[in-house]
Amino acid sequence: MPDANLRFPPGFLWGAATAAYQIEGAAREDGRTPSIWDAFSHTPGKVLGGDTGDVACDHYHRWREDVRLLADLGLKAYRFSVSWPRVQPTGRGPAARRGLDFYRALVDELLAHGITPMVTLYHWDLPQELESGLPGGGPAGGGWPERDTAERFAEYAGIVAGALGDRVELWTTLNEPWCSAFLGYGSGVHAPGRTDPAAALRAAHHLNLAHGLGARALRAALPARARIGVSLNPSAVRPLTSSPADLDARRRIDALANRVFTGPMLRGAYDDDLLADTARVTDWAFVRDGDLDVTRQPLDFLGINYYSPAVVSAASPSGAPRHDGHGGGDHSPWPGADSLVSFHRAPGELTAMDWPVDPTGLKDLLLEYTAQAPGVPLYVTENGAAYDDKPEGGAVHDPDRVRYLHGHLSAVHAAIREGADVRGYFLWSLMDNFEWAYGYSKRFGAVYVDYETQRRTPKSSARWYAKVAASGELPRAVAEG
Ligand code: IFM
Repeated sequence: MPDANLRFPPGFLWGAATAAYQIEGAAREDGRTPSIWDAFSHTPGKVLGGDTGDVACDHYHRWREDVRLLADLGLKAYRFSVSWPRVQPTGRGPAARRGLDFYRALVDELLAHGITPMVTLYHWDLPQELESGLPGGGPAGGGWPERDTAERFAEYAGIVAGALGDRVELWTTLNEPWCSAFLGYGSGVHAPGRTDPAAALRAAHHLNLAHGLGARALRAALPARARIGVSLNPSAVRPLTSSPADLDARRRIDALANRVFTGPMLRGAYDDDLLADTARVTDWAFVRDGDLDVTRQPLDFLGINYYSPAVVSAASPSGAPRHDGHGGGDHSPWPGADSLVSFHRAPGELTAMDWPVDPTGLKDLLLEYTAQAPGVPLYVTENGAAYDDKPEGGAVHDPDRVRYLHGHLSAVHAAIREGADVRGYFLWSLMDNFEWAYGYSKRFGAVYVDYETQRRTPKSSARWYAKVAASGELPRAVAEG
């Protein structure tokens, strides 16, 4: 008789994730300087409703309560990011003690509750001065399209490693560099809001370089037990049909969404088809001798962030609308492919982001990355969904999210059964927070946040997830806790 529940391997890490700009607030406290997201969100028209991260979930002041939430839910791991401008204001030079003290105290509190911290060094909040430069003849800035930013990142990585290295074992360098490069500098729907396809490709390379230099800096500063990885958001790209033209569209998007990072990071090369597809945008002369040895650092794990698959075809003559889930806008985040590829809505129910629910994409990616990076353990470093949650009588009932999580955890289990070495799962997100260009309009949390009062209320999905985490077993059928 088949087991009633799906059992996860012993030691599987059950966690939840957040990011600094999305939850911390305290934007001008204790020496923190603005990041590109402060500048962007304060620019009229860039973020829905004019929302900013100035206060967010006020986590900078409520972190003890938030750690207690994690502990009450029985979660064993917490992935958070460090705010670069909080610990190294302006992105160069000396560290800010008070910023580092905040993260030290947070980590100590997590450890005191038996919660394993996973630190992400960069979740999109580049110090603004590294983008805009210093007025009056100081360093020029230029952001990720410039090589200096990668070098500054390595310095910053060393600072954080020096402060937290004695107590944190799990580290990721970058979160979703695709978004930083292609939404930040291509479509411009993310900070810093530039719309220059060549700059987006330069940014991608310098993010790859930053990952390599940062991983080296971590390795040099951390004890041998440290585990260093990176969190990518690979696209599960599917062709609309099996026609050669649609397969070619799939190849193009796979190159721009996935291989532009996995090539340099895992294989030490940019694939020839990527270079050829983008040749009219850039000659890639910014890739210097030796860079691709730096980008390919030994990885102790790979973080996979997954939400939804993408379906592509050769561009239809009518120029089909773009359903790539990346916020529309007049500019494409796909340099060299914009006029050649159409994006279609994948089948499936939609979340509040209009992202189709399809857990098979997660299973496919976990198996694909197992094949691409043999012997490298995987973590699902983000997965979750936004729904229009509303409190009723003091409770928040979110059965859609339970179904979403159930489907995706089943997919993780299936991938493990088929040979993927998945070591843990971090639900995105612990709590509702600032969802970038959508401001506070989209709620991804397992915990509801009332932004007026900052009151936190665990949703029914949080209780459901807590039970799964406590038992290490997923019921075969969804039943809400
Ligand atoms: O909120 C984001 C997160 O910051 C990065 N990954 C995707 C999430 C949902 O859009």
